[in-house]
Amino acid sequence: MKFRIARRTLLAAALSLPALAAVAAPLVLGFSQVGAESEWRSANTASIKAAAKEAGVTLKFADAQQKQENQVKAIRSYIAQKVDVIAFSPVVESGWDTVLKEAKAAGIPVILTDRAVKVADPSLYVSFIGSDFVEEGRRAGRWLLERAAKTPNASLNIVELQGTVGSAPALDRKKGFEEVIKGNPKLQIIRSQSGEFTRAKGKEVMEAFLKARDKKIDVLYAHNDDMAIGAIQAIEEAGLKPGVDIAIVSIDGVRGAFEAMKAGKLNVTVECNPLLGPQLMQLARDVAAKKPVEKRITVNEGVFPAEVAAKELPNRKY
Ligand code: GZL
Repeated sequence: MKFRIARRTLLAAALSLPALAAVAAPLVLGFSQVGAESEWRSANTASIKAAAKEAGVTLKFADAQQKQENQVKAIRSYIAQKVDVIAFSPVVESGWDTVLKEAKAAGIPVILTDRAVKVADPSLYVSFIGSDFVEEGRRAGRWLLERAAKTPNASLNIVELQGTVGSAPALDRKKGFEEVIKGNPKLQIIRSQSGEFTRAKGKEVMEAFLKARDKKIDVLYAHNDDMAIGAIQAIEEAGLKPGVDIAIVSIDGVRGAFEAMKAGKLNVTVECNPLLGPQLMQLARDVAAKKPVEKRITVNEGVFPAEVAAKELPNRKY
C-alpha cells in the first residue's frame, strides 16, 4: 500500500513539473532613476512603478538625487544581485563606459530610458527608449519664429534656462533651438545658464537675469516647465507680466504648465512624454527573452500653445 501511494505521489509530481516550469519566475528589473527634480520626473517614476506592478515585473528602484556616482553605485548593486535586466535614465551623457562594461561582463543587458549616453562601444546597451530632444528644441524655436514674424521689425532678446549641465536634454534642446533661430537677425540669445531642471534654481537664475538691467528681456526659453514656473514667480516679483511682458516657451507639457497657460503666464509648452513605463516593461521582457529589439525607440509628442490649454488640461495624464 505504502509503495502504491509513493508511486502515485511521484507520478503526480512528475506530471506537474512542466506546469511549474511554465510559470517562470518573475522578471527582475533593476532601475536607476535620475532623481525627483521635476513634475516630469515624478510622472516618469510613477509610470515605471505602475507598469512594473501591472506586468508582474519585480522592480528594484533607486533614486540617484541627480548624482552620477549614485547611479553607478545602483547599477553595480544590480550586477551583484544578478538581476535579469538593468535600465536607467542617465543623469549626464558621459562617464558610463566602465560600469556598462561591468554589466556586459556579467551578462546583464542594459536598457537606456529617457536620456542617452555617449559611449565608445554602442553594444554596451541594447536599446534606448526616449524622446528626440533636438526636435523638441526645434519645435520651441519654430514657435518663436512664427511669433516673431507677427511682430514686424521687433528684435527679440532671449534668455535661456538650460537643463542639467552635460545632460542629453540640455545639450540637445539647446542645439535644436539654436539650429532654428540661427541667422535670424531679430532673435538673439543674450543670456544662457543652467537652472538644473528645478523650479527653485529656475527662479534664482531668472532673478539674476532680471537684475542685469543692461538689456530688455523679451523672451524666456526654458528647457523644462519646472524652471519656467520658477521663472514666472521671479518675473512677477519684478513687477512684470509673465506671458505678456516676457513671452515664455518651455518643454515637458506637465500639468503645471497647462495651469500657467490657462492663467496667461506661459505661452507654449512642447510635450516630452514621461509615460514610458509600459513600453519599458515590454522591452525588458523581450530583451530577457533574447528577442531582437529596436536600438532606438522614440515616443510621439505634440506642441501645446496657450490657446488650447483650457481644452486640453482635462485630457492630460501627467
Ligand atoms: C526629459 C527629461 C528631463 C525633463 C525634465 O526627457 O530627461 O528631465 O525635461 C527632467 O523635467 O528633469
